[in-house]
Amino acid sequence: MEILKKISETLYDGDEYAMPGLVQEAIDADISPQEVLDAMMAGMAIVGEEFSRDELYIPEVLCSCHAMMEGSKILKPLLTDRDAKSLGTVILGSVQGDMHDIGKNLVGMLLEGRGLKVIDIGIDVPAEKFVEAAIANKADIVACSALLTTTMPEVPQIIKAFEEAGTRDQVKIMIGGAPITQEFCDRTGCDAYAKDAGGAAALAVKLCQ
Ligand code: B1M
Repeated sequence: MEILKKISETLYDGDEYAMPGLVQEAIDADISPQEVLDAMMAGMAIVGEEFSRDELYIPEVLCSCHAMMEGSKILKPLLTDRDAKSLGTVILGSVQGDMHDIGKNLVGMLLEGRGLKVIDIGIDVPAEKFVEAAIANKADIVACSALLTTTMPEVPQIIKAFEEAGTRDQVKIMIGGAPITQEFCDRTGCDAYAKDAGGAAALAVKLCQ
């Protein structure tokens, strides 16, 4: 569809001002919010490929991030059900050393959409802060996002911090992010792994039942 192609291209171009209008146009044309989100992600996938080949630089990548955030603002109310009763509480954050937050934010949006209360504790979150937030909010799930191979080792540190606090059995620890795999999840003693935001939401609901 022409409008979805335009959304992918505008994401790639990093035009944060054009993005909300295009997203609204797609929604008004009865295209589902998920399809619009997929089109934005397709644009971001190209950004990622060119970033890894040094064909795009950080400021250009950041423009695409801003375009993603502006588009997501239009989609958020359509992907979340404000009247839903809370199924459980989730502490969500990007692990220490990791500044990536777009995937985390999408995960948060879709978790809220499935009726979970999400407490987003941000990026670059030390292991102890996950523990403190989980205890303070009586969380059911701790959801950790890691986008870098260099920040993956933070995951076992988070498990260790919960064990040391004596609260490991009180929460389910869920992980995700581009370099994370099911094998890594099993090896590090986490409870669940999801490949994408939709999978994370479905899994979180299951974990709370
Ligand atoms: Co970064 N970066 N980055 N970056 N960046 C990657 C991740 C990289 C793959 C790019 C590349 O080289 N191809 C690469 C990592 C390589 C590796 O580790 N193997 C990389 C690098 C190297 C770096 C820097 C080191 C670059 C540098 O400075 N030299 C640096 C590190 C900064 C830091 O964190 N300390 C850096 C910086 C940045 C920017 C600041 C420029 C920017 C982030 C801005 C921001 O987030 N606000 C950025 C971006 C945008 C990217 C790419 C291009 C896009 C990431 C993204 O937002 N994707 C990325 C390349 C890529 O992924 N193709 C890249 C869209 C998003 C919706 O997808 O985050 O994967 P994603 O989330 C998905 C799933 O992974 C999953 O669901 C989401 C939606 O379906 N998911 C979960 C995520 N969290 C989950 C949690 C769950 C479950 C599922 O449960 C809890």
